[in-house]
Amino acid sequence: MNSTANEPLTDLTLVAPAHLAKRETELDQKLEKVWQRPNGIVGWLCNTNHKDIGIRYVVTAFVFFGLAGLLAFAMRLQLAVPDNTLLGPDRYNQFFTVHGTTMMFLFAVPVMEGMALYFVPLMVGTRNVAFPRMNLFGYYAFLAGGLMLYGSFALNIGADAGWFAYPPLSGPDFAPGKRVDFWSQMITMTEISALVAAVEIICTVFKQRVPGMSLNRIPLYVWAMVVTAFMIIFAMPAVMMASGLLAMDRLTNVTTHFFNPAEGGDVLLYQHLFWFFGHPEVYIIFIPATGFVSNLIPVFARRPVFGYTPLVLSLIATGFIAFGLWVHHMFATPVPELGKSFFTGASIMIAIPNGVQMFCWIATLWGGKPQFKTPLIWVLGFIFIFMIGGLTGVMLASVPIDRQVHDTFFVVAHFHYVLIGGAVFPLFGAIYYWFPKWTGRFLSESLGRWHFALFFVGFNLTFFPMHILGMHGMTRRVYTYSAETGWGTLNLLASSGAVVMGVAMLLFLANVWKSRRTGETAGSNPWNASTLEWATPSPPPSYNFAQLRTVGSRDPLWIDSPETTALVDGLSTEKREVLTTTLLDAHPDHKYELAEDSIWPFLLALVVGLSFTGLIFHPIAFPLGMGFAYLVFILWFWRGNEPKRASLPHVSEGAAS
Ligand code: HEM
Ligand SMILES: [Cu+2]
Repeated sequence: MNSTANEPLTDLTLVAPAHLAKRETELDQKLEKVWQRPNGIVGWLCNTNHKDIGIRYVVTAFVFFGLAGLLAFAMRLQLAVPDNTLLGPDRYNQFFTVHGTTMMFLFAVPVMEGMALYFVPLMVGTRNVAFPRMNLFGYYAFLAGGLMLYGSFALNIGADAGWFAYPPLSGPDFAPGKRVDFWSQMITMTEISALVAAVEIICTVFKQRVPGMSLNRIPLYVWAMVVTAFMIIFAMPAVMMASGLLAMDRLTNVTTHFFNPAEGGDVLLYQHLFWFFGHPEVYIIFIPATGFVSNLIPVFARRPVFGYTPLVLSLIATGFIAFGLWVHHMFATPVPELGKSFFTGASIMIAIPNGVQMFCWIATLWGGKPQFKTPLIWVLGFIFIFMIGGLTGVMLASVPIDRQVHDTFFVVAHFHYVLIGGAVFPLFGAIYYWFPKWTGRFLSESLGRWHFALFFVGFNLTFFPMHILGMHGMTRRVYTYSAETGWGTLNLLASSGAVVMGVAMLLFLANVWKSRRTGETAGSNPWNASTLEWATPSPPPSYNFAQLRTVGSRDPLWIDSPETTALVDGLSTEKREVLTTTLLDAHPDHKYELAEDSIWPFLLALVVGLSFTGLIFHPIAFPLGMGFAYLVFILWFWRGNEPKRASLPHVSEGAAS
C-alpha cells in the first residue's frame, strides 16, 4: 500500500500472442522470483498472496463450521427426548448463542469472502488484490474475533444472549459478568475484517480488470461479489455501532445509557441498528451464493447464460431492496401498524428480483444440454430447498402469521432453509467445481453424490419437522420440553436427521483428504469453462498469469479466438506491478506497484485484538492499544523496510531460451 509509484504507460503495449510464445518460460522464472511466497513461519505470517489468504479464510471458516456443527449436534441430542438434562439451561443458552454467532459471523460471511479473495482477482485477470497488506490484516482480524468467541466459550464465559444479543437482556442489569462483552468485541473484529474484504473486492474489480473487460462483460460471480461488497460497506457499520454502544453501556467506568430507557435511552434503537445490518446480512451470504449458481449453470448447461443483463439488474435491485426490510424482524415490537405494512410490502417485493434470477437459471438449463455432474446436482438441491425457505419467508412477512409463530421453531426451520439451502448448498457446488483449480485434482464424483444425497435427506429430516413443531407452539431457545406436549417423536426425527448430516460431512472430509493426494488429475480447464481463472495452470502460480491478456466477450475462453487475442506486454518483471484500467470500459490507465509482503499487518491485528480484549477488563486498554497501533502504522508505512529489489537474484535476458 505504501508504494504508489504510478508510472505512465509509455512502454505498455498490446501485442499479438505469437511474438510472445517463446518467451514464456523465461518470463515465468522472472515472475516467480518477484512474486514468490516468503518462506518459514515468519514468511507464513507475512504472505500477502490473495490465493493463500483466500484459502486461509475458507479453511478457517470451515473449522468454525465444524465447531458450530458440533454445538448444533449437542443441542439436537439435548432436544431428542423430552425432559432431557444433558445440557442444562445455562449450557444450552451458550450453545445456541455460540452456534448462531459462529455460523453467521465466523462461517457464512468469511467463507464467501475467502472464495472471492481467491477467485475475483483471477476472474478479472490480475495478479493480486489492490491492497495486499490490508488484505492480510483482514484475515488476522477475523481470526482474532474467532479466538475471542471460542476462548471465552472454553472458559465457560461464552456468549449466552442469542446471536442478536438484545438489550435489556444483554445489558448490564440482566447479563452481569463478561459474557456479552466478549460477544460484542468479537462482532467488531469480524466486521473490520468484512469491511477490509469488501474494499479489496471493489477496488480490484473497479480498477484492475484486464483491458476489454468492460462492466457489461465481467463474470456474473464477480458482479455478485461487487454488490455484496457494497452491501457490506453499508451494513457492517450499523452492527458495529450496535455492538459498540452495547459494550459502552456495559463496561465499568464507561456506563453510557444508549439502551437504558430509565436514563433516556431506547432499547428499540438497538433492534433498529442490529436489523439494519441483520437483514442485509442474509443477502450478504445469499448473493455470493447466487453468484456461484449463475457461474456454474452455464458451464454445466454448455451454453452462455440466459439473461445476463436481467441477472445483473436483479442482483443490484436485491442489494437495494434488502436495506428496506429490516422491520420484519420487529413485528412483535410496538412499531406503528401502518409502518409494519410498508415492511411487509417490501419483504414480498424482494421475491421479484429473486424470481427473475430463478427464471434465468431455469431458462439457461432448459436451452442447454445439462451435464449432471456433482456441482450441478448441488445447485439443483439449492433451487429446491431455497424455494421452500422463500415460501415460508413470504408467510412470515405477513404480520398476523409472524405474531403467531414468532420465536418458535417455525422461524428456526425457515432460516435454516434459507441459510443452508441458499448458501451451503451452492457453496458445496462451488467447492466441487473449483477444487480442481485449487489442487489440480478432482474431488471424487461418487463420494460427492453420496455426500449430496445424505446431506439433502438429513437436512430435510432435521429441519422440516421444525415447521410443524413451531406451529404447535414449541419455542426456540428453550432447553427442554415436557413429555405431555407430545413433541417427542418429531424432535427425535429431527435429531436423527442431524446424525445423517454428520455422516455426510464426514464423507466430505474423507473426499477432500483422499482427493488432494490421489484424485483424478485435472488440467488447466477441466470443465471446459469460459472464465479467466481457467486460463491459468491448476493450481495457479503465485503471479497468476505469465502474460496478462485482453478479452473481447463475456465468455472469453469460449468465444475469443486465441490466435487474435492481444496480450499485454510491458509490465515490470522486476517488481510487483499490476495494470490498472478505467472503471467502465477497462482501458489501460496506469501501472501500479503493489506493496511487498510484511509482518506489520499481523502485528497490527495482534495489537488491535489485544486492545479490544483488554478493554473488556479496563478502559486503559483503549488508549494503550491505540498508541501501539499508531506505532505499528508508522512502521507499516516506513519505506525503509521495503526489501531492496536490486539485491534479488537477476535472470539475465535470454537465459532460459
Ligand atoms: C448443520 C446443521 C445445523 C443444525 C443441526 C442446526 C441446529 C440448530 C439448533 C438446534 C438451533 C437452536 C434452536 C433453538 O433452541 O433456538 C440453531 C440455531 C441457529 N442456527 Fe443452526 N443448525 C445448523 C446449521 C446452521 C447454519 C449453517 C447456520 C447459518 C449459516 C445456522 C444458523 C443458526 C442461527 C443464526 C441460529 C439462532 C441462534 C439464536 O437463536 O441466537 N445454523 N441451529
Ligand atoms: Cu430479514
